[in-house]
Amino acid sequence: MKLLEGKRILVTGVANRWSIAAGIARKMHEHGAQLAFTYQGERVKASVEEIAAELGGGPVIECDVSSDASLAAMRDALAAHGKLDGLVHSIAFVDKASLSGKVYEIPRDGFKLSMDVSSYSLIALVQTLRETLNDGASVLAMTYLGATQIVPNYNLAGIAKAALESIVRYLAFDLGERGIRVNAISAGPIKTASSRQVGGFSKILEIVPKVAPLKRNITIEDVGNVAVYLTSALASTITADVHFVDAGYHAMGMYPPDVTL
Ligand code: 0WD
Repeated sequence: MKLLEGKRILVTGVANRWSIAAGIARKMHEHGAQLAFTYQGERVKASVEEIAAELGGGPVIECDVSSDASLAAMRDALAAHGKLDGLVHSIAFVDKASLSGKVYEIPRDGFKLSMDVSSYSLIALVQTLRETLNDGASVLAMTYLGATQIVPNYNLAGIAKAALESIVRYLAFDLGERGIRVNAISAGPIKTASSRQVGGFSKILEIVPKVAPLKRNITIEDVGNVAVYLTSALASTITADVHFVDAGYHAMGMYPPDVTL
């Protein structure tokens, strides 16, 4: 059964085939969605174009979410392709120096940039595309446990995710009158270009399968499956939610006694 037949969805945040957004796009394509993609800059353009070609050949449009002009140009380029039933926000940036060390050492400029790209960008995208989104559309953002719990080294990324999760809830309220749903997926750790910047990330990947109830890490396809569900009519009453896709890790209050780390 295809859950997204006839739906048009804009996927942001594909950098390469290991990106979470690439896993989401692949599963959405399998479920019959027509996809459009944004990419940030020439560095990733060819790789996003290649992935888009594999997944239905939809439009690939440049968009740097920290630039209002770039957002407006993206909206104008997208206009020729019709309206949207879904929007996937899979974007974050935190300077590597703020993904280890002490939170009290984070500089003001780095803080502003991370909050702009990782958190405000969800507001910016919705603001830019609010006339392009159909009533009843779904908006999805990517978050992590470090938003609400201390995950050593996640630091500024966690602070930005806390804001992002709050933005998800307030946007859900604002857009609810149009039947537009806004949710976040809180994914377990997955090796990508972004996550590799987090201090001690390979250790995090070792710990999760020892501690999580399902005793495994998760994949971008696992996230994609849940993104399909949340974007589909099956989830038509779910909004303002943070949905964990982490093999149950978030629910553990203590490591199992037999675990050696
Ligand atoms: O363990 C993980 N990988 C997790 C990631 C666990 C839980 C959540 N997440 C989140 C990330 O915080 C992010 O919000 O998932 C989202 C996607 O991250 P990813 O797939 O792990 O990482 P990556 O493949 O690097 O994609 C993030 C992309 C950027 O990639 P690069 O590698 O080029 O920095 O965000 C995009 C960019 O494509 N991006 C921007 N897009 C538009 N404008 C901007 C920008 N200014 N900055 C970064």
